[in-house]
Amino acid sequence: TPHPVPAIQDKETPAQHDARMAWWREARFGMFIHWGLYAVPAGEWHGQRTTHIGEWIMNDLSIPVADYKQFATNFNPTGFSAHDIVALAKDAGMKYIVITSKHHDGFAMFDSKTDPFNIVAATPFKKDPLRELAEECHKAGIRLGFYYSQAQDWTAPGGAAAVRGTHNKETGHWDPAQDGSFDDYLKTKAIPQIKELLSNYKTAPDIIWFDTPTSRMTPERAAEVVKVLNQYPKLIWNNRLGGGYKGDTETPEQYIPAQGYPGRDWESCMTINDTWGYKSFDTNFKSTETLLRNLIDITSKGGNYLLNIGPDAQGKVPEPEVERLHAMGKWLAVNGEAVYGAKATLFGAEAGSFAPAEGNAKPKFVPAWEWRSTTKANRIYIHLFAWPKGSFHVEKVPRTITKAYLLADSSHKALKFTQRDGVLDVSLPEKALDPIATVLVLESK
Ligand code: FUL
Repeated sequence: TPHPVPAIQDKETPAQHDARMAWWREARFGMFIHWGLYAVPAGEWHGQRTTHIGEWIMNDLSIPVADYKQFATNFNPTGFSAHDIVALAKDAGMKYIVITSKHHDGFAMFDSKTDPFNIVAATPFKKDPLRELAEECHKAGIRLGFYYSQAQDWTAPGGAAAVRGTHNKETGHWDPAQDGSFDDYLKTKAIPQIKELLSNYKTAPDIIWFDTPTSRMTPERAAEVVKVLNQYPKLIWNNRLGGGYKGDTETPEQYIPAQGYPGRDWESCMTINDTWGYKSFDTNFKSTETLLRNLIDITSKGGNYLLNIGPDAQGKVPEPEVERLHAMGKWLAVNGEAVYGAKATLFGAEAGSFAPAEGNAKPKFVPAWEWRSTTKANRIYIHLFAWPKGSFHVEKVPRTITKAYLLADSSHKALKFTQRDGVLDVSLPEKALDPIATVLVLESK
């Protein structure tokens, strides 16, 4: 069905589309930042701990609007440094940042003239962190995107949606202050704030990252947003606007699609522990090994990895998150060639198998973690997770290989190999050069 207002994606030629997406496809690795007022309760309110993700605390514990708004009087993140966060992203080898400008709680993390429930007007901090971030990103050559919850806003009348919990079954509301018209909310808050985000700063953001396209986001309502987006011909936006608009990117959340999305750009967004927004008691951090293998796995399927960090109420990034990002950056400094701008594996479906599922559940894909492959121009990269004894053996190599070497060996010393009928055997040194992933390069003419 044609859209009520055609989006940029409907009108551009394939070549124009490729040009608009070029930097994003090259980037492969980005930083997601969930930071907002929910960092103040940090998962806990009146002695009650949420078992859900931190940024959902207002909904999960049914916190009344007035009580939630009170958190703003204590929000003074003097430890926030846009410079340090951008330096961290850069050091980690991330090429773009997407930060929550307003999450479902309705609190704007920027200087909004539309609504006073924002970090400049309602807190002792009084500064606009997004402005500082925009400036630092610009200086550092890091692309910047704004996450914006357009279809769900728990503190604006008409904005709250019935998507979770035991609240009023029809409206999803837990406070009469949430009653109101969704159209009014869209017209007087969401759309004006999206306009602000696109025009407030020296340069427009590179990405708008929409979220939770509830059924209230009809084609006609979404079209009003699209009219605004269409004024920014370089803008990239995701598939979560609603109203049937597909946007530019698929957004698998907390998983890696086994076959990627052939023919579509996609980005797996994932947490570094078990929450997006900061929770003081969530210490279930993934290992650097898991995070790096996720990045490699995603790249081998042609996608991007948007890895989340959750700064606290002081604006500080938790130390275990900083450590892991630095470690990833160290690996990328040596092996980045096999990731940035790299394309999906030439070997077809990834190694692994579907585990039988119980009852009606979908069979779960269990990846085999021996190796993954990416490719670029005349090179095939084999990311070896488990180090083979003696030699690496692989069948159906789709190219005639002329040289094999390890990326982490700075002299690129040629390794002995044989190739017969597409079956390749490469002699390897005794030990892996990297305990997490050693990249074997297979060059062809
Ligand atoms: C979800 C949201 O509801 C979560 O809070 C988080 O922002 C995640 C990335 O998207 O749909």
